Amino acid sequence: VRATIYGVLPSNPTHSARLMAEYTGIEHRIVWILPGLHPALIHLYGFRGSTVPAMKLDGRRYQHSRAISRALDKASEGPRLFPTDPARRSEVEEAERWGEEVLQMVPRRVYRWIAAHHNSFRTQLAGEVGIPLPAIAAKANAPVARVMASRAGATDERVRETLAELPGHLGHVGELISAGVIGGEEPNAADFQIVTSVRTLLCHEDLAAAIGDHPASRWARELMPEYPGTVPALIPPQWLEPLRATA
Ligand SMILES: N[C@@H](CCC(=O)N[C@@H](CS)C(=O)NCC(=O)O)C(=O)O
Repeated sequence: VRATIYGVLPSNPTHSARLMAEYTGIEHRIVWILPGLHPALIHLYGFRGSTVPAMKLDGRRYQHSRAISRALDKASEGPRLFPTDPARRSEVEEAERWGEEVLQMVPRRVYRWIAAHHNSFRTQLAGEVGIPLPAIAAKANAPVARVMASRAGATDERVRETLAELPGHLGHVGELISAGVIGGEEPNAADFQIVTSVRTLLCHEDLAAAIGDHPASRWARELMPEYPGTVPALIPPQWLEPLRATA
């Protein structure tokens, strides 16, 4: 095995790394770490930063999805993740940067708010990632969930604002598709960076109802038919109003 990817099951950029490894055909395995404890546990694998995805490839360590896309692109003997034409490449790099710096936080913030506020959802998540006695684990993990929410700035106010900004973000994804930066015959690093964020939002029952028909959502479902896990409708309905208005 050339590459080992370290990630957590609900993490959008973990799936970006996984999809890019699959697409390039680089032989790899995935080490799934317990969500919530991963900022501490990832250090045990020799990484300095506290985020996933992280990757070992040909004996070197990479942490951060944009470092991983470049390393996989260089190592690939098959499909590449960045165009060779310099002008096209800079468009893809800019779209990837936006996907990582702006869009990636949207599902993270919403998800962590739900995990911090709903014991029922923590129980479901504990079951999905294979923690024994999920109902007990969910109660015990409440403080961890609150810390994770605060690390993502997931206050009521900020989550509400983030949801209000979502139509604009989906519009930008639509523009990138229309401009041919993403959504082409051969997916690139920006496709893989962006698709997982849109796709994980569609795992939320209430968000799927509000944004499921958007061109960005249709594209995401096509490129990534499956995303592990479902999130019941737990977002306060009032917070979804801006999404319905633009649907
Ligand atoms: N934006 C970076 C970091 C990704 C990131 O923040 N990952 C989350 C999981 S989705 C994480 O590990 N967070 C740890 C924390 O909040 O301390 C990337 O694309 O690699």
